[in-house]
Amino acid sequence: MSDTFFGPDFTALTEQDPDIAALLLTELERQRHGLQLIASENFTSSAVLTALGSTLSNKYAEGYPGKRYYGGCEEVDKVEVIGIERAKALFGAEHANLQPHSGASANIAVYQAFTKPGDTVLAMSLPHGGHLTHGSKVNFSGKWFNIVSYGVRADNELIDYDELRDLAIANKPRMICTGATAYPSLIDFEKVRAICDEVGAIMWVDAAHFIGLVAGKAIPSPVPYADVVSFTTHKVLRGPRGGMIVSKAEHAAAIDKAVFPGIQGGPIMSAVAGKAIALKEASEVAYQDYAKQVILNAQALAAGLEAEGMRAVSGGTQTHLALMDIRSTGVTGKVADERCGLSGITLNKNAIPYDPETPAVTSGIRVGSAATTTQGMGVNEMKQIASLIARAIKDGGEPAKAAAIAADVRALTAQFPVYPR
Ligand code: DSN
Repeated sequence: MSDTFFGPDFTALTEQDPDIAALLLTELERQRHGLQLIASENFTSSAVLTALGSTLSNKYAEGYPGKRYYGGCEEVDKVEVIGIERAKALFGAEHANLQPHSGASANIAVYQAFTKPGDTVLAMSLPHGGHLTHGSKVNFSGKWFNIVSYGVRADNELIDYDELRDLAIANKPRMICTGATAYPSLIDFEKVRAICDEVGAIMWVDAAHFIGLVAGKAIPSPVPYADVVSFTTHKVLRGPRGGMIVSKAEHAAAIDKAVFPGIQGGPIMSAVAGKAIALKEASEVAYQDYAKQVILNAQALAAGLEAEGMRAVSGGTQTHLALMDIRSTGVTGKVADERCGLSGITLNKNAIPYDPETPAVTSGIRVGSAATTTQGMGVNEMKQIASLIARAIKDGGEPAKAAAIAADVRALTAQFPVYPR
């Protein structure tokens, strides 16, 4: 049992722990031979994976470069400084913090930096595409803060900035959050800034989904407008799993204190190194081409699914993801997700705005183009993928038909090998 991708130490792992070694291999095969359409996933580079598996994982480094609570931080200090400088340069930001363990951690740090429990925060509702940390009742944000939610208009499924302004004036929030996990359109940051200024609110952009498109200069940046921008590093940005925050210089101390010691102990320095590598990769011209292609591919995929009779929420996509209303197929999001899974297509069921189904069932699916674009696929392949998804939704409940679709998926992905041997 071996795979050259894992390098020479994989032989040792195979001998020491064959159970886990076997699962690493079967997961690699799943990623290689299936279609990965989860909008928040990507294939990170071998360079980033190398950093994640490095001895930096052993190092405790509570604090910040030059101000640590442990000895032996000379080398990791240099890694973190390089990462911070790369983040500031790539995003044109005055301050960057690479330590949040995840997007949720980054968001908790934002609350910690700017608010106190009980404060009013205006954020996008989860059923309309927001995120758990934007005030869901089952999340700390909804339990500890007075969250006022805004959503999208029923007629066009776009953010209603008039409603947002009215809610801001009526509720005088301490902070306004924009950003979402299932919103296919661009956000008008200038309008949000004006509303924040009018009511004296902190402008927080949760850019987790689209920051990679910003890094690739494919869509406008929130950084010039926002007080603080939080994001994950593993979506379109194609780095390691983790979080990051950039902000205006005036908020630097509050952000840093909020991350450590506010909500975290030692940073995961192997992940910080991976983030630094991903930032370098994202500053290259080839990455800008990638980011533009991600959008073209998402648009082609949405158009292909519309040609199959599904409806693109918000009238289509301007980003890396499409949210499809699939009620015309007669199948729920849950069933579509399951049937696609059996057919070698990984995507997720997703609520559509004003969804009549429960969040566990849903009327929609969310598809993203970040991973398939990394594989080198283009608009022609997106048309094929749309057809495969439509076949899977219709027939994927029958094992023989699902196996036939999975074989076609395998034939397609074989032309675009992931982590080639
Ligand atoms: N899980 C992420 C997503 O899929 O959008 C959000 O946290």
